[in-house]
Amino acid sequence: MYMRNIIKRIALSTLFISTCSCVWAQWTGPKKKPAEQVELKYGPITPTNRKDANMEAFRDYGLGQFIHWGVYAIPGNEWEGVSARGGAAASEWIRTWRGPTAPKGWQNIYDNLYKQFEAKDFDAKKWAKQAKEMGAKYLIFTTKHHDGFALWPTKYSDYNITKSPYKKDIVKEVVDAYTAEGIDVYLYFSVLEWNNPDYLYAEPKTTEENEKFNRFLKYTRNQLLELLDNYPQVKGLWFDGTWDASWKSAYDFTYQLEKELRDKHKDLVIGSRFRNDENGARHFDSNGALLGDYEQGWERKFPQDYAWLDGNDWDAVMTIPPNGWGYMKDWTGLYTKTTDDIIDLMMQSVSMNGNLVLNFGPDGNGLMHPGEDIIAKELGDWMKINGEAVYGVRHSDLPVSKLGYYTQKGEDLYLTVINRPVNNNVRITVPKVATEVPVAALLLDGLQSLGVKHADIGLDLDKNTYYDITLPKSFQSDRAFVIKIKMGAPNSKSDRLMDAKM
Ligand code: JFZ
Repeated sequence: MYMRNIIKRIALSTLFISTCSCVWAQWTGPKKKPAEQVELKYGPITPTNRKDANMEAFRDYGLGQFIHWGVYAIPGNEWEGVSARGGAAASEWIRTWRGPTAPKGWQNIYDNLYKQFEAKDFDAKKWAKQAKEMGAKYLIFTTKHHDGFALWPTKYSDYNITKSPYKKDIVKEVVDAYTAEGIDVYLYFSVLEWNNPDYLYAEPKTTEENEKFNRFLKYTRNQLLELLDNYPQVKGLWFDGTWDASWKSAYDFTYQLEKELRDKHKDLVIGSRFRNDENGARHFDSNGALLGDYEQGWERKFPQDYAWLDGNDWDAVMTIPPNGWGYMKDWTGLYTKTTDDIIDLMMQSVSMNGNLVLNFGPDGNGLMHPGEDIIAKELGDWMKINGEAVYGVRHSDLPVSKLGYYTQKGEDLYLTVINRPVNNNVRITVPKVATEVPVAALLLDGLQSLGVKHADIGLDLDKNTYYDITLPKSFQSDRAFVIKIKMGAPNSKSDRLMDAKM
């Protein structure tokens, strides 16, 4: 519902009508498998839960960085002192600014902004270093957003970086700098292009429309192959703007293209937002099977329960302001997420086997927003102490804790404490049948050992037993903190209390 409202808002704020008849419930709530399986030609190409190195790395990332950069960074959600808030759906959508506040001839102004794209402070190495310090393990970078402006010197469109005063290949600089820091790169690519005359929103019907859209499809294929040729180090492609009826009707083309991209680039990771099946089902095909290598629908929203994921890989992409992915100069009057919020959302994701991808929107000169710099630093400081609870961990099957989030790596269980108990007693609930129970505990901050005591509190008909860890009163923290708990065989069989006879 929430999502539908977002899409509706986006659709209303533009003249273009993006229709979407997707089965929303499948990717914003618990999975619903259809009662009957239908015959499909355009289902998944890759198996779910791929075991190759790229997908294993994806499962271990924990934290990623998203960067939205393009000519929309120049206005930064305002123009000549007038805010685009309320007039455009988001800062990177500012080209669609409509209504009473929109500057005269705005689209034309926007389409000429590339002539001012100097990026004079841009330093990819500095970005990569900051990302590394923050603890990000992968980057998703916008090569081309909905405005169609390509940040690489594409042979297939003139609307690209070589025509700007900056001239040089930004995608290459970013891919090289992040790769050098050991951060994997995924390329964001919008299929939808607002100012391409060959792009269509509706399904092509006439011969002329078919010719146009086929040209557009060919162009899209060329650009994608070009990206893989130019930047062979990349691990994945992150698609966007694939919701229009035109693209949805091209399911045979997109199926062949996905195969071609995968054949060309070994173990390429592609999320579920690239293509649909022949019935228009997106993210999941008409039989409920995941289309792509991981769920790509968790955008500014979260699964409420681990079971909703049905074992699929996923990540959540997240803005610091409520919405707005491109640079937004003015953050006043908006709730911007705090480092604590982000730690909470990250641990929520990781505890359910997902990654959190935090978005940055640098300004037109290539500098991060000052608020982003602060969060990167604070998050990095936290990750240096607590990162082992985030990287390479998996969901724990223990009953959900009210105190925070569990993650697990082999015999090491991590509890990220968000809600510290007032009596300092951290109680771990363990099923009585468990073969592994807490045997030792350590605070990651300060590496202080903590005592673990078995506490059978004797509740009737209780399937669980309890292990108590005492936090020293002297330990103070104004952020979430992590207790690392060693799991092992129980010291002695727990007392089997008799259930009441009634
Ligand atoms: C898209 C873009 O329109 C936006 O500008 C940004 O790049 C973001 C990362 O992706 O926006 C979407 C796409 C999908 C949903 C919401 C916003 N969704 O599935 O809820």
